[in-house]
Amino acid sequence: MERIRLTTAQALVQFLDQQYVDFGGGPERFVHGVFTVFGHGNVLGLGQALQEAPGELTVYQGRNEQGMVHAAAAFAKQSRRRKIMACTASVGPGSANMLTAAATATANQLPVLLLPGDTFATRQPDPVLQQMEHTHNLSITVNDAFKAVSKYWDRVTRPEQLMSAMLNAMRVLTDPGDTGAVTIALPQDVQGEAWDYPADFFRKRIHRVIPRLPHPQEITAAAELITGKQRPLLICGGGVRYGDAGAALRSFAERFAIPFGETQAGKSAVPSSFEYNLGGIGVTGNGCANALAQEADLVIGVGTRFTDFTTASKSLFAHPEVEFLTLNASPYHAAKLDALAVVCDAAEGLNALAAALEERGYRSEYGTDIAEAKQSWAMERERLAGVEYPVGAGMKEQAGGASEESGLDRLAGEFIPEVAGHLDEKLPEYAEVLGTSLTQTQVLGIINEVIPQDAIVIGAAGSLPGDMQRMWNSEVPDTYHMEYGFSCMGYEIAGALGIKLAEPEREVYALVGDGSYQMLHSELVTSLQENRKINVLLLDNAGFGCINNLQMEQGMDSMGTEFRYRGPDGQLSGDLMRIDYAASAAGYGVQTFRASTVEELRTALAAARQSERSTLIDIKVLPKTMTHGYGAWWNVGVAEVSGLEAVQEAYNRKRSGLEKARSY
Ligand SMILES: Cc1ncc(C[n+]2csc(CCOP(=O)(O)OP(=O)(O)O)c2C)c(N)n1
Ligand SMILES: [Mg+2]
Repeated sequence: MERIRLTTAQALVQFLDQQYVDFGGGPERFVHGVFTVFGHGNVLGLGQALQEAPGELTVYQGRNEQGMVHAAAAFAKQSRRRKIMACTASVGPGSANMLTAAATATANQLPVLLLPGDTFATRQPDPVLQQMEHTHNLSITVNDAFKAVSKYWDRVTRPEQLMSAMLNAMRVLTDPGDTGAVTIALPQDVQGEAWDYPADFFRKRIHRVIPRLPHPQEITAAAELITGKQRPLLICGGGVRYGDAGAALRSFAERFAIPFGETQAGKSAVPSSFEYNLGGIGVTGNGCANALAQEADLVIGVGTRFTDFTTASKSLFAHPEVEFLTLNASPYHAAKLDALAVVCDAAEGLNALAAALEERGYRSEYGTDIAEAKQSWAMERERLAGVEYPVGAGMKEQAGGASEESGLDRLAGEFIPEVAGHLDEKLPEYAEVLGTSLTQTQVLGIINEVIPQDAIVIGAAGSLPGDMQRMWNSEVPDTYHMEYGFSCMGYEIAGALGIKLAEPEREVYALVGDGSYQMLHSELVTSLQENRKINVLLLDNAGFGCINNLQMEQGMDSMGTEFRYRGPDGQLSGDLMRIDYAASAAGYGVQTFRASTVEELRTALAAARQSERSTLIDIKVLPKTMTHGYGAWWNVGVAEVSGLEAVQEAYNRKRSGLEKARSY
């Protein structure tokens, strides 16, 4: 047998360069590049291998290991998990920096290959720089922390272990039912050690991803269950998009007159305007999907994990006789809510079920309810997009006069009734310091109207995902990219880069809060370096807005969630901080704009589109002008005892919420 003498790292690079996947349309290259932040733990091993013989792998320079892994995860998500990137980090802090993004990828079931450097397998120089010493167990390193956030974890302590490690890595990375972050820890000495690898290990390998077919018995049982129901409701989860099942869902809904709600991962599988698409469902869902969810006698989850946001902490599906049916490639997710489970790919399952229902001549009994619910939501969305700060004189004057106060009152009432009182006091101050008259819902309405329909929007954390799941209308498939499995602040901008690498021809817009921008935006520099234009739409409301809402809705006062200077009372209660985000990005070379009026926003959006390089629009928005809940409860950890009456009341609301929710 032919053998090739290579270092472990060289063998790894050669192997990655030969991996292909076939999802039914012929072989396609699987690993497209390697994101790197080099340090002593990887530059002389994996770095050397990538320099000498990278094959067709592009080497990218990340700025922050978390950011680069987010970019890799977003690349995979936008590629519907058919293309991946690898990420290599140095030992110790470089590796540890990948943990948050590894968890994000795994929670969202997105394949990324992580290659953290590790301490010496020989232990000769121990403790090496950045080594953590566990006195009770010298085999534990920082990289063991990845076990908790990976779908597959391995450490290659001898060159020949690479082969079984990588074959297993590929098994998991290409598994539609159980993929996520795969971590292969590489001790820095082993990366450079040579071995005679069998040539066969480096042959072109095509991983055939065969659609998982439902069993006929499952389909019969599912069809019988549906036949007995009048008001079934579908849920379109991420599995519909990953499984390319948008068309199958659409025709299924149409044939049997069954509407569907969208999860964050499922949105944009089917156009928002489709007559059976109710839009976002759950805690961040809209009034239409949530209203029909209350009355559904059967919930059919297609490719959904049924998170607490989708089920409203298991309270949303309130029909006394509601039952659950699931179509999911993962037996684990299919079994949720004690459902009748059909373990299959979404398209295969829907098509088989359609044939069985056709035979039974099934049709739902919604009548005109679907169209009416959709219409009433369309009106509410229009109202939200039209809410304006009370116009009149200059902002200072607005804050003073009695007539303006009633205007503010009304504005507060348009959004979150629970916090209207607080808003009354604070809105004039915010309007003045931020110098803006824009509301968040108004801004979203304009962005949705103005940017190209085939542009991709990305979000992850803060109040924007909720507003977008409710308000965003997407007509072109796969234009809505939301990371809501982990809702990880910092994913947005890094992820936008990953999307742009996956789809260079389309405009990409990262919708990001000021808090999330501050947390992590360094891959913006990588977008300039790679000449991959991304657009950052930064909505600055001077705080962790959604968390401020949460604490105030649950009886607390504002604390630690607004961006205020420390005040004379020793608390974070001083003046609001005004931050010039446009100036921060301009320093990198990003083309920047500022918007605090409708006209400025429209002008900036038009100019950003024309720009050749990455852009950022610093949009000042009034806090609390986001959407609120539409009939969906969320179980949060409220204090059981407190001296504050408002907290006691919140706790009592939680108790009564729990009484109406399913226990499992
Ligand atoms: C990495 C990370 N840390 C903390 C949180 C908890 N968290 C969720 S939203 C949020 C505030 C987000 O603020 P901002 O980005 O300004 O959005 P806004 O709610 O103001 O729209 C925080 C701290 C999180 N989701 N991710
Ligand atoms: Mg904010």
